Amino acid sequence: CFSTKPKVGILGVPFGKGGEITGAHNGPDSIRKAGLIDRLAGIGDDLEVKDYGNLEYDVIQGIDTTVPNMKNYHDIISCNQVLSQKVESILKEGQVCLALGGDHSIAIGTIDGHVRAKKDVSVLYIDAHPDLNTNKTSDSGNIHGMPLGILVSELSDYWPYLPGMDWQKPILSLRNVAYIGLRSVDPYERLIIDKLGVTAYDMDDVEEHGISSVISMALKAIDPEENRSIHVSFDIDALDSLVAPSTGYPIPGGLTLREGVQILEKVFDTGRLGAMDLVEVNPNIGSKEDVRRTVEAAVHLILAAFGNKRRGVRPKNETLPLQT
Ligand code: EXY
Ligand code: MN
Ligand code: MN
Ligand code: MN
Repeated sequence: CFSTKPKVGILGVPFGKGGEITGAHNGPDSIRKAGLIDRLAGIGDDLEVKDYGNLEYDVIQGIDTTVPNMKNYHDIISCNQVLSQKVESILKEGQVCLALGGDHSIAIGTIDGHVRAKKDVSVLYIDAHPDLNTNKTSDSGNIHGMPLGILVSELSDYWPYLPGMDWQKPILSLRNVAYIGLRSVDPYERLIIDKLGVTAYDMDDVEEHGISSVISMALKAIDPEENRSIHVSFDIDALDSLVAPSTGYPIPGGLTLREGVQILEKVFDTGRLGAMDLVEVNPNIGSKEDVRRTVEAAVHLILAAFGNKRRGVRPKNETLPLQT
């Protein structure tokens, strides 16, 4: 919580085996190389920045982990178990944890660790995709399309026994999840969202209501009493593919960078950001300019989440000129 001096603990998670397209494991270093640490520190004296480096893990030995239609399952469980513990300990040291992915399968560990540390957690999932598949509904078998499917209690009966995942209890309710930016939803994901009335703002809703109301409505829905720790899981493919081309599963017609920044400014203003993931930046995709643009977008989103404002020359509490 930001009521005392905010501290950010940065953890790189160079893991890319949740998706088919190689390169997301280079995300953390590409974002650091754009000067993330100095630029965060540049927000002001109020923010303490600590870089925990990149997560390392050993692949779990000695268990049979063949699960149908879950690619690289063994690596996923090995990485996420260590990741969950690490996120929990960073949060317990009083920092807000910023996890740099990596593909979106790392949200299994980051959200699990967050819930362990803070218990009452609400998730703002900013993504073109809802990532709500199970191994039975997924067409691809790619686990980055399943993290929320794995984490939410409402779907726990739809999974087979998952060996090596006993540490992970389905600890999150879809009532405490809101989506913004959806525009590529699989049929079963749509069924769940509609049947359970999940709070989901697709691009059509952003058009109709404007991003400012969408954020307010989303936060109100998942944190009505304003007392929960907020987890932002930001998939860079939520942004329009012209703004963030260097990602494995780009979809046109997404959020502008300004809309993305506004979401995170509003989250910062709640004072309850507990942890954030910035995932699916893939510097192996596209031209040098594509990569630069994508990484730059990621940095701007992160800066907004940790208190950077776009005030220009107008002092903080001054009302708009010409306002009556
Ligand atoms: N829904 C599709 C699947 O499950 O394979 C696509 C998921 C893409 C996930 C991307 C990165 O967020
Ligand atoms: Mn995703
Ligand atoms: Mn996505
Ligand atoms: Mn609508």
